[in-house]
Amino acid sequence: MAEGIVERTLVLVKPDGVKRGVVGEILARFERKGLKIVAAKLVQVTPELAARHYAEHAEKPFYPGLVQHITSGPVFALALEGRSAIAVVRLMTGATNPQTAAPGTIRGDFGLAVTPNLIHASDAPATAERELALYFGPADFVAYARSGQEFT
Ligand code: 3AN
Repeated sequence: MAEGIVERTLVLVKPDGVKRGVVGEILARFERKGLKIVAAKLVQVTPELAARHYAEHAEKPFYPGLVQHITSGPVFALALEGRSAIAVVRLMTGATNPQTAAPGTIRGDFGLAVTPNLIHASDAPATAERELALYFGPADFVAYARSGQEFT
């Protein structure tokens, strides 16, 4: 059986998701999947943190709108752990544009607009490591055994 290595990934429920009150519904999907919450907090993203987070998009035409949105209210930052967690969470997140994101994905089920597209999820191991460090320090991570972990 291909089990995959245990990874950690960063998820942000963006301000649109927090304001719409769907943090719980989104979190429930990840919990039900078997991913373990290893750190979580509400964060008001500053323009400086937004610039570090989205540095790779600095030259894109949508960058100002992206920074405006991510700083427009709190994000719910979440570190999730599990086998192949980075790819699994990206699959559950869906395509960048919610209008074409597959039904069954978070963006496919909850949204229509591309800037307020509900959620951010790290796209690769190096990205996950860099992004987790933007939102969490070592003391924020908690170790525990999830019930039923032998099945995940
Ligand atoms: P993803 O979040 O699916 O990895 P990225 O990393 O290409 O997508 O883009 C980061 C964020 O920038 C997206 N979540 C979205 O909010 C915004 N974005 C990406 N492409 C566009 C676009 N063409 N127009 C407006 N906003 C965009």
